[in-house]
Amino acid sequence: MRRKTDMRLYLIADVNSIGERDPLEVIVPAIEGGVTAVQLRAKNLNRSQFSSLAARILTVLRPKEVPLIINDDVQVAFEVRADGVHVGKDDCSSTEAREILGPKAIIGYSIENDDPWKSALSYPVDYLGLSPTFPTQTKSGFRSYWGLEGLRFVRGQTSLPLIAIGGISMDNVKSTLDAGADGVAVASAICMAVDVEKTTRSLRSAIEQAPVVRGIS
Ligand code: TZP
Ligand code: MG
Repeated sequence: MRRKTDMRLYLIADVNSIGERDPLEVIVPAIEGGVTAVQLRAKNLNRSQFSSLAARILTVLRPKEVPLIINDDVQVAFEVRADGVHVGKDDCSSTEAREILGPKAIIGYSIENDDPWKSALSYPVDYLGLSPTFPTQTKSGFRSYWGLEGLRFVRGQTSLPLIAIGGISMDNVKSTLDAGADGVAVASAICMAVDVEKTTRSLRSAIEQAPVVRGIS
């Protein structure tokens, strides 16, 4: 059994949002500031570029014991021995991801509120992402968002850890946790911050003040 994984402040290291900077220029200060898990999202890299970048990031995350989750591509996760994969409706199924990565891998699945999502409550996953929780510029194609009401509703349907994804900032992190999220996944607020460490530290301190501390066990 994997030990409890802290997913309270989950950085989505989105290569497009990071822009010209080397992703490690964001990831390193974000770890210093207190992110508890990192997802690598690289929509425009080919598989070999994606794997090389993931392997380089792992050299920084391993000594800090911060898990690396690969977005979309289970083969990359397998190749670099990442801690897990995050998939959605257009990616390989969570069942296949589990078969490939094994029982100890962290597998996350995004549920969208304009799609049928209830079957996902019984997928072999470690957490569900509420996608998007709030309006976001980072990922397009959504017709609606969950909002706090939607989050409260899903909270009442499952004991799986719920991670709020999309539009998370200092303005809503506390209310999001109060509404029942176990963690927040943050892309632009950290990846585009001028002072990454300071921004991350502020988010972490808001999270520390939230009453409930849950994790993936
Ligand atoms: N999945 C749902 S919303 C989103 C992803 C990857 C983007 C989140 O980015 P941001 O910048 O934190 O809104
Ligand atoms: Mg995906």
